[in-house]
Amino acid sequence: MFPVSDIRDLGRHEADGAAVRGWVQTTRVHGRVAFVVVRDGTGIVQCVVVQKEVSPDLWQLVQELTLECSVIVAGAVRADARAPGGFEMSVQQLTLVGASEDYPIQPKEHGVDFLLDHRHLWLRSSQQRAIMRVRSEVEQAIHDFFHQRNFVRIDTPILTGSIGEGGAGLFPVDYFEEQAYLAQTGQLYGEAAAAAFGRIYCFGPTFRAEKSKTRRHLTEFWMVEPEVAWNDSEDNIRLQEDFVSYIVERALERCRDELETLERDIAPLERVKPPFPRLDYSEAIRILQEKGHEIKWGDDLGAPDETVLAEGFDRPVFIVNYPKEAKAFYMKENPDDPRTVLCDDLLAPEGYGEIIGGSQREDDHDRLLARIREQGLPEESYTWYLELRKYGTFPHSGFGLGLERTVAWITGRPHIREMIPFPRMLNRLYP
Ligand code: NSS
Repeated sequence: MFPVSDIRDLGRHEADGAAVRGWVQTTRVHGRVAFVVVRDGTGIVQCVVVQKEVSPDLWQLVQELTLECSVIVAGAVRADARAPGGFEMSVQQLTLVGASEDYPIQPKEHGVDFLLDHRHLWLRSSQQRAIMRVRSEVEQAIHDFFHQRNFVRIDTPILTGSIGEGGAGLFPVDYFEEQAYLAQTGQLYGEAAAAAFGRIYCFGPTFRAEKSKTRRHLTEFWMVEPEVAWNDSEDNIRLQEDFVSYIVERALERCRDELETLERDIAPLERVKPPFPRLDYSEAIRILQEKGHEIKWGDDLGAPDETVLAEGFDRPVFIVNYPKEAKAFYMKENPDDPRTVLCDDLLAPEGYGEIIGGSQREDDHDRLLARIREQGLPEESYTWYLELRKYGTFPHSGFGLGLERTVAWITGRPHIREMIPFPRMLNRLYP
């Protein structure tokens, strides 16, 4: 019996041999020798079958192996720098566990709709695996960053009664006799928890009924949202710089192979260090108008505007203090210019656009109530949120970073639909 090993750990089994369990990636038969490359998620190994060293049944079985069938292969192991994966196995035993006839994804170009329809299989391909590993590392980096800084992780509800970001883009859900919505954000609950713990973050799926098809919008995406008591807008911006720099550094440190598989030029990522430049919203509008964009003071920035603004910088750039009417009801008025709010959007370089939205929160009860009314939001559902301003109100700030947009930027891929294992978009609910 050979000991079972992850492919990654085959180096420990050069003396005793090993069994690996995985999926067949390629097979080549050269006369009396066959080469089978097996993948198990931890690595790949080239398995060599020599006809005269195995039984006729086993040799026959090798001829029948097809793309993505699952197998258990066992034999002697030796390091071989020329072999894909760095190891070669001399096969002595082979079991076909699951056949794979007419695997839909072949080593050729497929259209993206075809690939998305087969997402359950597409995930096995090398580039998609590299992306998911970067995503996983970024998620871990997010937890580590906040854990190191003594934040408490708070899990906020997905079924909510109070609208988080405004009326547009809501997914309504029948909740017995009441109207519920899928959460657009965990922020409002995070604010409540900040009064209990000082520093908190939530990290989970959020939902927006985005009816447009763009490369930057999903209907279900993951967002990490820290909320910090006593932080003003300045502190909030500094936290964002540190946070984004930490995540990028971690990806560079621990995902070299993946970024290489994705052919990501890492030089621009290596420049991501605090401080990041800042542009006042009004200044941004002036720049855009000079460049001939049809935009006026008061408008929100569109994707092409963001791309142009970010072009002038070699690292992420903050746009700060947007007009009130372009932003959510909970943002605090800017005392220096009451037409604007104390907020920031962080734009990633290289055309990736907004990855963070953050702000200082309105902590005055009456002003907050006025904003809720102005925006025509259902006042009754914010009773609890307003109470946070009645019982020990406190200055506080926070932000939300979109995971998929961040991973798209780090991996250098154009579309965020590849950044989540099973994307949800307009017209896509399967697989
Ligand atoms: O709407 S945001 O700008 N801000 C919030 O939701 C606040 N409640 C966050 C906070 O202060 N706690 O969204 C934040 C980020 C945004 O910058 C994007 O990176 C991402 O969430 N985002 C999205 N990613 C993918 N698809 C869609 N539809 C999407 N919408 C926002």
